[in-house]
Amino acid sequence: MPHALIVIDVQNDFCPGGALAVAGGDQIVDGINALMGDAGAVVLTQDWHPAGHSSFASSHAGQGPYDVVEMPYGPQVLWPDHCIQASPGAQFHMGLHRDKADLIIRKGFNPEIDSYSAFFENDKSTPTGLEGYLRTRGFEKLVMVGLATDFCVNFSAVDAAKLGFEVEVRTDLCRAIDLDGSLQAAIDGMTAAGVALSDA
Ligand code: VGL
Ligand code: ZN
Repeated sequence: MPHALIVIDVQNDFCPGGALAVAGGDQIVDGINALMGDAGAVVLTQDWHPAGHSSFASSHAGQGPYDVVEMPYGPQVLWPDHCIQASPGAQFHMGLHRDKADLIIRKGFNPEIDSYSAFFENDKSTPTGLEGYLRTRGFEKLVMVGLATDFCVNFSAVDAAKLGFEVEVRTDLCRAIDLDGSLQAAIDGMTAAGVALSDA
């Protein structure tokens, strides 16, 4: 059985010029496109927040971007407003071959809960449905790429490994936000969860 390629959040707001730009976020697009032909399925994830989402610093009086607040489900980093539903920033990078996608899965649409992972919202219990899709199509191995290494790729890869998928993250086709050591913590966490990290 071939693997499924999971492309995390390659959207304008995470690329240079975007609201939550990740350095070099646009440099991975061609390499990701080149992997699509070898995959048994291509899944794109799309961060998709309603205006006023609870993960936005602008929704919390007295807080700024990158502050951390306590939510009912645990600590949450506050972000600049980004990936607002149907806005240009929420669209995929123009160069990404979105026509090759079997499935586009949107996440972060619940106003009260953020969703870094492609599998579960940040409460760690509300499923997105992606597990069922992949299992019913028979996939056991996943290759993950995209943005950002230390947030949505990290949470998606660790959840997938916990669910029992064999997971490889192509770190050369990811880029990180890297807040206060979050990249190293993500690498350590993914490794501990049994995720294979490779850079080619
Ligand atoms: C992401 C922060 C907020 C990501 C999404 O795609 O890594 N990071 N929303
Ligand atoms: Zn987001």
